[in-house]
Parts: sequence; C-alpha cells; structure tokens
Amino acid sequence: MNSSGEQDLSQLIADALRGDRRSLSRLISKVENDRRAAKQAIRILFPQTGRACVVGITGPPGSGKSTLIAALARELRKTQQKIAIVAIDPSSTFSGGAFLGDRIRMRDLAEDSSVFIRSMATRGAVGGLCRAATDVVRVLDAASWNYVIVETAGAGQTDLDIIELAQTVVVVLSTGSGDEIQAFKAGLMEIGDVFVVNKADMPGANRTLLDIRGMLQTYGPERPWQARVLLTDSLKPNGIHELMTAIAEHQSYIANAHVARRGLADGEAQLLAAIKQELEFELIPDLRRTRAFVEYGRKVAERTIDPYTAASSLVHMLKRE
Ligand SMILES: Nc1nc2c(ncn2[C@@H]2O[C@H](COP(=O)(O)OP(=O)(O)OP(=O)(O)O)[C@@H](O)[C@H]2O)c(=O)[nH]1
Ligand SMILES: [Mg+2]
Repeated sequence: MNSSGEQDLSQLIADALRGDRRSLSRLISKVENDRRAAKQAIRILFPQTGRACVVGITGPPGSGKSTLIAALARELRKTQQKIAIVAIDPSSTFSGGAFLGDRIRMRDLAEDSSVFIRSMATRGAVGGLCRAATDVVRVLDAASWNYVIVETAGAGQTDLDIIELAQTVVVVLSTGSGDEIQAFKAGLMEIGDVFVVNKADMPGANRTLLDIRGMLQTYGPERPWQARVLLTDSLKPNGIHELMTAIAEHQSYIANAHVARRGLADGEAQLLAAIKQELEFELIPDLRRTRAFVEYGRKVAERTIDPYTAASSLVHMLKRE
C-alpha cells in the first residue's frame, strides 16, 4: 500500500472509531476484500480489541438463527449494550438473503443506532472467509461494539470454524425435523456451550429438549462447563431472557483465570492463524517463484522424486535461509 493509501486508511479508522457508521461500513468492506489493508488496519486497531463479548450462533439451515438473533438483540438492548450482528451466509441458497431482506422483522433493529448489522457472503471465498470474518469482528470490537453476534450455518458448508472466533457458541436447533441427530453428526454437540431448541411453539419441542439433554449426557465429553439446554420461541418471543442469562453465565465462566482462553482471546490460536496466512499468501507464492521449486516440480512430474521428499527438501532449504 502506498503512503496516501495508508493515510486514507488511517483517516477511515479514526472516523470509524469516532462512531461514524458510514466509515465503519467502508472500513469493514476494505478489511473484508483486501488482505493487505486488513493487516494494516489490524496493526493499528489491535491494542483496542479484546473487550467485546463475541457470541457465535450456529445450527442447521432454517432452525431460526436469524429470528432468534433479532429477538436476542432486542432483549440485549434493554441493558443498553451496543450490539453488532455479523451474518455469514454460506451461499445464500438457504435463506435467499432473508437476514437483511426481511425488512419488517428487522426494521426496528436496522434503524437503531446501537445496533449494527452486516452480512458477509462466502460464495466463492474459499479459504478467505475465516480471515475476513475474524478481522471484521476485530474491527467491530475496536470500534466499541461490546457485543458481537456472529451467525453461521452449521451445515458443514462454511469454512469458518466458529469456535476460533466466538467465546461462547450457541447451537440453535428446531424441533421435529431430526435436527438433533443431524447436529450430533455434524459435530455441533461438541462445540455448543448453550443449546437452544427453537420453535418451542411447535409440537415436539419438549421431546427434542430431552433428546438433546440425553445426548449430552451420554456422548458429551467430560467438560467442566455444563452445557445449558433451553427452549425458545423466537417469534413470540419466549425464552430469550433465559438465553441471555445462559450466555452471560458462560461469559463469566470463561473469564475465570483457570479456564483456557477461547475464540479471539486465545493468543496462540490467533498467532497460528496469522502464521498460516503468512505461509499461504506470502511464503508459498515466493517459494513458487524459486528455481528450486520449478526444478522439483519437473522432477515430480518425471517421477524421479516423490512429492513428499521434494517438499521436505524445500522446507529444509527454507529453514537454512
Ligand atoms: N413457529 C416458529 N417459527 C420460527 C421460529 N423462529 C423462526 N421461525 C421461522 O423459521 C423460518 C426460518 O427462520 P430463520 O431465522 O431465517 O432461520 P435461520 O436458521 O437463520 O435460516 P438460515 O440462515 O437460512 O440457515 C422463518 O420462516 C421464521 O419465521 C419460532 O420460534 N417458531
Ligand atoms: Mg439466517
């Protein structure tokens, strides 16, 4: 980035931190689409991150995550929190962009100056999503959005491992569709700190609740945190206050010094993710331009060397440098 670009970015950051929403939106777009700008922005913003409560909301398509988030945001607003919502849409095929499109349901939130809603499309973004979503959350955190809710579809389609981002993971299931079995298969049972059986107004909700409690007892790993299982009706709404309380309890639990750091509070995990990016976007492209790489590539094609031996040699070469 040239120095005028850097200056523009610093100005944009200053404006966003001052509370200007349009600047914040522009900054987020930049961070999302331009990795170099993102690195520059995070360098500046990082000292001001680490304050937000980051909550991941995941679960099968159509279980009611977005509706639940809207209800939760309304409940949280009663305690005057600044709430940011980031919806990560795996392909837009499930919801058809319902999250922001449903103007009637969301209008009050969209017009609330203490609520910031953003959706990110992952279509075509192979491998890049995790980086972008992480940096967007960091920007929101630095800009004093003290509660950041991230929606991802737990359908195994998104690249984003919500556990790397959120301190508290809420798994939203709905009743009567065999979701609980699917959730178990998809590994959601292991990542949930709070389980919500949504659509409690539909028949079979209690049954699902019991099934999930049973599954957690039978298969759940021995964890010191006892996962909460709750019923909600996001339309009425019902059970939202209890959800807010369960999240708050989990947040106090992880604030304990003896509990392993989670999400973006885990320094080693953040470092590792940054290292992987440096390897992928800086080191590997450089490596591909070296003579040794081209030479080994040719030998692998000729089968005079196998790819593992060749890769080891290249890595050794790098280590020596
Ligand atoms: N009866 C009932 N319907 C609900 C409830 N919560 C959500 N819905 C409905 O379920 C449908 C899906 O809701 P969404 O909030 O879009 O679900 P989602 O999990 O965000 O969906 P994707 O983002 O597409 O995975 C909508 O028609 C909602 O109105 C509930 O508590 N009870
Ligand atoms: Mg949704």
